[in-house]
Amino acid sequence: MQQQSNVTTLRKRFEIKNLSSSTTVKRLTPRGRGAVASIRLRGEIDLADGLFHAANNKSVQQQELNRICYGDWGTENQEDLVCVRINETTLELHCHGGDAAVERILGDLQKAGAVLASQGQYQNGLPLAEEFNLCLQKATTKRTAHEILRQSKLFPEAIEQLKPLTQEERSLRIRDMLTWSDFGEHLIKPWQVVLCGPPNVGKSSLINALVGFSRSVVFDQPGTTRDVVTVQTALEGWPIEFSDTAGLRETEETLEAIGIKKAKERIVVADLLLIIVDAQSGITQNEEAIAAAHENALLVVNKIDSASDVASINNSIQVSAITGKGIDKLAALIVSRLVPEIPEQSQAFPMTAQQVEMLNQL
Ligand SMILES: Nc1nc2c(ncn2[C@@H]2O[C@H](COP(=O)(O)OP(=O)(O)OP(=O)(O)O)[C@@H](O)[C@H]2O)c(=O)[nH]1
Ligand SMILES: [Mg+2]
Repeated sequence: MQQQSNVTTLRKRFEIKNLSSSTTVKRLTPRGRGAVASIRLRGEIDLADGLFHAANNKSVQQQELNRICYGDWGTENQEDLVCVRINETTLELHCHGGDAAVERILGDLQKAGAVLASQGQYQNGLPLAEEFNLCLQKATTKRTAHEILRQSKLFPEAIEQLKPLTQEERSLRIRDMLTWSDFGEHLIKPWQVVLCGPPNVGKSSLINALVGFSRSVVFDQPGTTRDVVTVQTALEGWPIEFSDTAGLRETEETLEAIGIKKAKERIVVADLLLIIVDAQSGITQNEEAIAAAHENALLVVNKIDSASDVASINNSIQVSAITGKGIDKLAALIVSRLVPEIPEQSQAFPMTAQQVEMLNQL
């Protein structure tokens, strides 16, 4: 055992140049959220000896094939992880999903002589199949995962079918595909719905009612929400991020003013803007101006339970965040505003900037 590890150390010292040309290390899981991250070492896998300490005290090559082996990584601040020897030249490491743990392991293996496989290989963008895999991992609902899976087949096929066409036919098809690019993009990035309006009208209460739990602080005082508070959910299987914003009003208070500035910035990028007004007070010129300036705005009259005489406002929906009246209708309206149309099952479309670029270059 001791002898084996000495041999390994010697090989590492003298063959480091050779190893660097043949041994690669690659992060398999995408950056971002994830409980577990996976790394693949290919080539001279005993390069991990000395870094990975198996609980069964065996070296990496002595581990049984396709068997999970528990151990820890490094000499200082040891990190728990598991490894699986896939074959003579492939080892997979599964560690904590955070970036720090992954970077450390990738760094240690590179210091030991491995080359980072993702460098260079992806400099000119990801191969299509890899990109679809990443998109699929970003899907947060079954519905979007299903759409992405379908596109992973349809999109490359559509690209192939474009090749024999005349320039004119090709342009038409491409234009057709590009009309769905916004829809496609939202399969991996939630639609942004921003709630704005005067203070105390019930913006935070409405978000809580829509998502079904208390994310935003609700309080009977104007100026409660000071920052942009976001919450992600899904309506009818579509991923949506709601942003709760500070009530819009003139204020001398610095913190509130910053919140209002941030609210205005968020309003601009909203895919759908919900302008909330109080049933009793109704709409002012300020809300009318905000609605007119946004291309996809919806007026929501809240607190209909407490108003004796509900202000009648054209093109608005009436709800009560407290009693829940109208909330289901509002949710359905939000979906129909964000996703007015769904592409045919056979329609190919791009989902990423790289795919849009690809079509534009054809
Ligand atoms: N009766 C009634 N009260 C409501 C309704 N919605 C909210 N409220 C109350 O109105 C008050 C303000 O609600 P919030 O949700 O904090 O209002 P906001 O618009 O987020 O307020 P700011 O963050 O200060 O801008 C709270 O006391 C809520 O309980 C409703 O539909 N009916
Ligand atoms: Mg609030």
